[in-house]
Amino acid sequence: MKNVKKHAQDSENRKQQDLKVNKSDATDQMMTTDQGLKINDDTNSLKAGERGPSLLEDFILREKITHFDHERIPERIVHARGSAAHGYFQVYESMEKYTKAGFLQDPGLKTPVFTRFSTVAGSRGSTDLARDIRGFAVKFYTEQGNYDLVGNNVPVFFIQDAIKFPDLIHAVKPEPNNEMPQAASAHDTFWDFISLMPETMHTIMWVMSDRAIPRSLRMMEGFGVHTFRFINAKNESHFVKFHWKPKLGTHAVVWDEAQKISGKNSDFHRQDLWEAIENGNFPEWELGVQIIPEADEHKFEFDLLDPTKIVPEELVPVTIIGKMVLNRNPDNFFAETEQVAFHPGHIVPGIDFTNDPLLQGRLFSYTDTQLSRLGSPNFHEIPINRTIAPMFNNQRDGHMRQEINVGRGSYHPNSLGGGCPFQAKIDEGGFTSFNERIDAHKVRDRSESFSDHFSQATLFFNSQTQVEKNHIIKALRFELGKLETIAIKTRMLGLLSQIDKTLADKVAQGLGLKVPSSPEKPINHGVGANADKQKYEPKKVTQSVKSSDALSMIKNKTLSKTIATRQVAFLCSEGVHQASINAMKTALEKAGATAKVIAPHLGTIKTSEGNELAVDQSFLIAASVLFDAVYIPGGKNAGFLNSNAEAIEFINEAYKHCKVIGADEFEILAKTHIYDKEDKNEEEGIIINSKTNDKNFTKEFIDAMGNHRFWNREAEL
Ligand code: HDD
Repeated sequence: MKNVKKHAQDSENRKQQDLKVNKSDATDQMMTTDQGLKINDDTNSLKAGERGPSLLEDFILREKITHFDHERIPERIVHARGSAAHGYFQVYESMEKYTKAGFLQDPGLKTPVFTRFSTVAGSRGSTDLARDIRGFAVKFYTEQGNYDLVGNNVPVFFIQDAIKFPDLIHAVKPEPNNEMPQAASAHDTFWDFISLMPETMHTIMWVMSDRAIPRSLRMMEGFGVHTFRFINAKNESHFVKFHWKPKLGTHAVVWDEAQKISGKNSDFHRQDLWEAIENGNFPEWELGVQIIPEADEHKFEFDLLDPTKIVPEELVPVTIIGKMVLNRNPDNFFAETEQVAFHPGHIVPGIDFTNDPLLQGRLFSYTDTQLSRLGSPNFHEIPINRTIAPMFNNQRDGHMRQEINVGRGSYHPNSLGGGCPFQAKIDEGGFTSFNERIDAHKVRDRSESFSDHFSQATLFFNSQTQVEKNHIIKALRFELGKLETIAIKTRMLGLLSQIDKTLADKVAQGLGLKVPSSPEKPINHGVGANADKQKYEPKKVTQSVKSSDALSMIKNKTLSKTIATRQVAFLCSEGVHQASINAMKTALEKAGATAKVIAPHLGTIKTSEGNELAVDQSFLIAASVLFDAVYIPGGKNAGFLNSNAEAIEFINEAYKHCKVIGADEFEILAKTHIYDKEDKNEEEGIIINSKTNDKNFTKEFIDAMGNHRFWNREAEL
């Protein structure tokens, strides 16, 4: 056991050392040029006389400006905006029965990871809260080589074949004539494409749900999306679907909040992840797998190779096999988060691909994109991309080669180098592909088993609570409502009516349109030799699972009641009652939440007890959308808060977004919507101290926070 621990520690240390090469935070170093020449003056360029022109001879100036001119590299074509963290992965029990993957054998082994979260469509400088899928990419630095699980926070994808990926991305990116809109799908080209591609319908349901506007990167699920294979030492294969389940539960904001957060703090998610790790609140996910025996490949009413389908948890439960903890922020955004290169083709012995045509296309795309993004086939030598496994091969040279290969041999077989590097036998860890039998005609075609585009979209919609259904309807009203082309809206209504009639009717109502009585037939995209077969006409296959709680964020069993790391705004002004603040703050901190004092100005304010209270944020900076709950302590500040438009807006907005509001006295809320309501005093999620007995107040407030939102405040659609 001692050895196992040492081994785990070694592998973590090795990666840390690797990444610390050239750390530039030294405190005792002199400034030099890139050639190591000590610089005497970095403030004035070399000139002919004090007021004279700068001289071309000034190599210090030229080197500095030339380097600056080349600081930017092309941003990722998709997933450009991201943030990442270091951590480790640990398996709970050996998975030897299913896979020989080294990092899944030994519960004592901590495998270092680097995990990058991203939005898909927006540019590097766009906002975190766009309605979008989130990338969830994990690089495991295993002893057998790097393994990348490059997934998303949604378990399905828009398209079935990678050949349509450039079209999908062209459609969703800002329109080419005017570069608008940024980081948004609510525009004509996106919905034009979607409305002509019925296979996108299942993913569209997820993207229109609140999953596409997470509360935090720490509070979203992750999925490998494709079906992969586990291969054990006996070379037996099982199909596998990967799931990441967040320890804090899966939570979202509402769309109105998301849009406002984008203005108030476009780095909301990045900052939240960064601060959580800095404060020692290390985010944690459990890795779950759905394992399907090879023999069951054809037993489902959908095709396991189709990336627009899930395997309902009711059919194959998710087994939790390990955990990932993110415990260290990057030292340098560019060197690590920007230069990290993920690739679904980075696998290790024990894991293999299936013939999912989307996955197959990805296997080519990722190396290719790194070549143009990072500029060299040597991108694997960048510290964040280096493997901790020993690496030898005959690849040589190229732009920015770091390694100085010694010796004459750079070919295999050789005798001059003693035959080194040697090929590894399988029992020495040599990789071999799963020996799948393939006997087929060469065709440009798609299996008929891929032609059901609606039934799992219906399953998703049916699995939601009424509140979640309403949010999907409102999201579609918003997105389609922004389109200029009526024909696209109508085509979309036709598709929605094949998912659920009420859904289509409700969206149509918001758009002021009618659902077409017979939906437009999709263009036959599968042209060529099969055009005459009309194979692509979508059909709906009855699903054995009618509703799945795992698909609803509200019903989901992983929805956690914890309020750990949640942020509570304390609205205060001169004369606020300090004892109330102290009591609530202590109770919240005990539950792991954070209290922030918001007041008319920064610095300090005087409490009713005569003390100085430190202010965290002024009303100018803070906003309800940046917090999970609001508390208004009593004292002499009621008068001020009742006459301050910003404080009133703060409370009204918290109410509108169904958040918990606590106040020492009901009168403090006199100028808010809450006070005007007929059933005042009785509303859920409005906790008034004077009505509870003193002891229960903080407990009731914290219990209410555990419910997160009080959806009954939302109007019926
Ligand atoms: Fe992709 C990046 C996830 C389909 C081509 N993809 C990228 C990232 C994630 C995903 C998380 C960001 C990695 C990072 O943080 O650096 N992509 C997916 C998932 C897909 C998917 C879950 C479907 C199941 N992707 C997909 C297809 C193609 C690509 C079908 C092309 C055929 N993806 C890319 C890319 C990117 C990328 C262009 C851009 C930057 C990069 O690779 O490194 O190659």
